[in-house]
Amino acid sequence: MTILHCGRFRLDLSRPLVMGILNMTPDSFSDGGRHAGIEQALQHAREMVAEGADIIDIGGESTRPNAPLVSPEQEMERVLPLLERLQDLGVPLSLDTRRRAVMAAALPIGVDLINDVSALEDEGALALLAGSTAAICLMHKQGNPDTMQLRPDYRNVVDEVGAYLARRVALCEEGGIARARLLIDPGFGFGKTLEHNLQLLRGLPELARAAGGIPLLVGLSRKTMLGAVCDEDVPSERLGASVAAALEAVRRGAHIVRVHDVKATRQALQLWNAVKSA
Ligand code: HH2
Repeated sequence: MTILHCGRFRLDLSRPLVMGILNMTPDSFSDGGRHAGIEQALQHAREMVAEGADIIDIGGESTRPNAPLVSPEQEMERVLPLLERLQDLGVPLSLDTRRRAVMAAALPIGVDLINDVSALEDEGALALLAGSTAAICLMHKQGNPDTMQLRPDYRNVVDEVGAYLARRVALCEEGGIARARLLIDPGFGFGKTLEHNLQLLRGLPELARAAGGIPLLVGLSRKTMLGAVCDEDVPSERLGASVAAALEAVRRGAHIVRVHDVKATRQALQLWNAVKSA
């Protein structure tokens, strides 16, 4: 049985978990602006928990390709008041940030998981997290959001992403962060072409082996790659592909799926689980 040590919580990863996305950004690619007001955000968080979200992931910076830069102060203004108000939500609170300063301000309020698309590359982030009990999701990306989709380039994307994540895991362990607190994520759409993304999805089992069996989190929900496969420009119209992608990821070993559509994903995973244990 794999147990994730996640701040105030211990998460049993023997069944796949759903992480619901709560964006506090006016410009996120799929639902930007919809939950920007704090009252709407609180309501949306509670709705997602009622629909079966096991974790809520709060983000104050959009990392979609070409997203404008947000200052750490702006990011804090967006996420800290929400974190304070969500302390009694009953499920782990994840913070989607790549900045040490934002992590440092949020940890004392109460964050159970740091979801970092930069895999703790910001200076001092690793040492800061070593002194906390939060779980950490280490994600791979090639380049930075403003330029990452210009010319993604790999010799073998599965090998390279696996090697990078294995290095980040080793650095975390050397820095005093226990394996039981770590998750890895290939970072779908972060400096990857459609072909790279599809190869990574197919190669998830290999990736998990390369990173020493650290549990996998994946984020495919509503992403551009799904739009490309289905010829659908509107992100919120990609529900079918998003659910199928989550299921495909779980079938290939993902432990946690990061999604916008909690209820539909939960239902698909419940069915998968029922068939598996029949
Ligand atoms: N994707 C986005 C943001 N954070 N975190 C992890 N661990 N994995 C992902 O694939 C991932 C992530 C996408 O960025 P954003 O533009 O913020 O859109 P949204 O939050 O609506 O998915």
